[in-house]
Amino acid sequence: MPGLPPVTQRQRYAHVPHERSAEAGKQGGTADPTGSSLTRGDEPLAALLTPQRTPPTQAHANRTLTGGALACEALLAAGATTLFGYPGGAALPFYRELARYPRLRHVLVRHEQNAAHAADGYARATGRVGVCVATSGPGATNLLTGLATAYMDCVPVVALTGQVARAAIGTQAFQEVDVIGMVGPITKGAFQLKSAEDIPAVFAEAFRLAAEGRPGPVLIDFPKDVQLATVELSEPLADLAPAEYECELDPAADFALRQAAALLNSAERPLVIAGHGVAMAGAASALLRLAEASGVPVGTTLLGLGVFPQHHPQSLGMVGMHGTVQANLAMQHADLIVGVGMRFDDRVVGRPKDFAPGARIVHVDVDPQSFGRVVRADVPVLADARAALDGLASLAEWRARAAWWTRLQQWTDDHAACGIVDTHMAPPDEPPTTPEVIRALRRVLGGAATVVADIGQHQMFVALHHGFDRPGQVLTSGGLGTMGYALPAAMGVKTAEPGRAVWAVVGDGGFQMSAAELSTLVAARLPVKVLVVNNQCLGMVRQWQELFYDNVYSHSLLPQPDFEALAKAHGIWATTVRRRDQLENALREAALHPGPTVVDVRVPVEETVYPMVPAGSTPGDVRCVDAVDASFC
Ligand SMILES: Cc1ncc(C[n+]2csc(CCOP(=O)(O)OP(=O)(O)O)c2C)c(N)n1
Ligand SMILES: [Mg+2]
Repeated sequence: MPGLPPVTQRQRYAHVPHERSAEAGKQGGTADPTGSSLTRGDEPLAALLTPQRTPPTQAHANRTLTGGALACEALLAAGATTLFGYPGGAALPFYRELARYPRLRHVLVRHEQNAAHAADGYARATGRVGVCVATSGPGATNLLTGLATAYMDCVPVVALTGQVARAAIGTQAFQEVDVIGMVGPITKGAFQLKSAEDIPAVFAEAFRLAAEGRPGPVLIDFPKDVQLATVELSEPLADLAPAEYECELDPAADFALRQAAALLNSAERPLVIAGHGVAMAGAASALLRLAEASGVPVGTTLLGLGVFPQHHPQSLGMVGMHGTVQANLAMQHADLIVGVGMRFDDRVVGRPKDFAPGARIVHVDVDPQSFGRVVRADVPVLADARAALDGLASLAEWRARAAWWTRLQQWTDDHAACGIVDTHMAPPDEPPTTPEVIRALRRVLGGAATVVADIGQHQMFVALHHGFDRPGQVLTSGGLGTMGYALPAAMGVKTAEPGRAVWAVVGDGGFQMSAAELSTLVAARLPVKVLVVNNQCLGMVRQWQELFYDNVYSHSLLPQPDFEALAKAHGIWATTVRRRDQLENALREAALHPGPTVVDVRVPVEETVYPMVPAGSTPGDVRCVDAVDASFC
């Protein structure tokens, strides 16, 4: 691309690589805070401007492009096909050019936060980088919750924000906000474009940074004058997509893994806990191989649901605050815990100093900063989950461990029926319970759909009662716990996988935070199915008030409109279920309907999610609905 100066000078960018992007540095990225060497491996970033993997074969006439158009070209060259966004003044030069790029599908959302959630859903469904766009000022700040959600759950997203012209930056111009300053703690990096000529290199770097190591969001701030500036392009852009990640063990990881395998082979009460990292690394089959080669029980985190088939005899289900009794007790009584691609966060660990007192802890992660953050890591293994699980599977020896399995089976059997209503015995004209609703959904969908769960009691009931057998079958906001996530994220999934049924399962609270997107479902022809689990309250808040705040239901009962009428006002097929004998037919009818649908299911107000590990206690303190104190187990 003659005419483009080499981009080797750090001062071309306002790039904010913070310490959390250390893994980028590990892999030759941009974690150098001085920015003196913006490189990818040993090659200067300028090399990204020259064709690498798909050299152009045909002569190409010189073209004059605006920065906005070059950004569209760069998005295509980086592999983007879909953007979720919302325009505004400082993004209009880009939007004018976008209209000339039909290969870039733009889904117009109704709130920028939802653009970020949709890009997040798209990324989780495809494993590729999701893209969202907003204007400057309020558009940019509206993105933040969505970016923080993606950051906490390690989802690769590139956010493009309009910015006031460079000359106006720092003058408190209309709709000027220092978005680069704001996103530091919730992105892996942020760039402000200083010149249109930098666009290819910055986009390549942003996509690489978003996807590599521990994935996450990256922001590109795009001043209006840079969008309007012109550049000469004499050749098509090089392939700017992130390179395929090589998942090989380095010698240190290999050594640590051998230690881990020795511990595993000699352990009497081992447990493997698999998290989101296993799904992201495409390591579910390696996990299955390890489990079957060693005979160890497997639990998953909330975001790990599906990476190990829940019907498998070695599956204990989910660990954590609302995990199963057997998975939590297994953690607390284990002599070895192998955590893979998970963070040992507070919802899993409870009180760190009393967590799993008799266990050695092996922690496998791509992010070295995750080791020891909450609990000790006796054997940290800095490795990609797939490489580590493959390695462990080849070193593992099968052992029966009859005494351990007897205890695990006892815990499972003791609580197998907890919280489950016998539908055949229950009065048909009463509202169904949420566990019944989730089990009916599973029956109707046969497990084929992607389920996107919002935040609250219904989310935990989904985790406990649906049963997940493959990675990507359920998505939810695990780390930030962002209400209003499910519906826009489901839009992103549906855009990525039009042939797959996509169900957003939301509470009445979360639905009221995201219902504006019903309009997007219709306009963008996205037949997402919405199941509102309607307990007429902020159920999870109500539960905590009942258990820990003296039954003072302060502001947790939620007035609401008629959701069926609201959906119909958008032209969406909708129905309300008030009796359990209406439930399954309503779900079937919604599933068969070709367009978007809303099923508003009235469930009892006073449900409580069990099992529950009260905050600040240990997994051994798990309580169950039958009031059996699990510590006696
Ligand atoms: C944006 C946001 N605000 C507040 C909360 C705190 N919060 C967690 S669960 C919950 C209640 C959710 O109510 P609803 O959507 O009706 O689901 P339910 O618990 O009733 O199933 C609240 C307010 C949150 N997680 N996210
Ligand atoms: Mg509710």
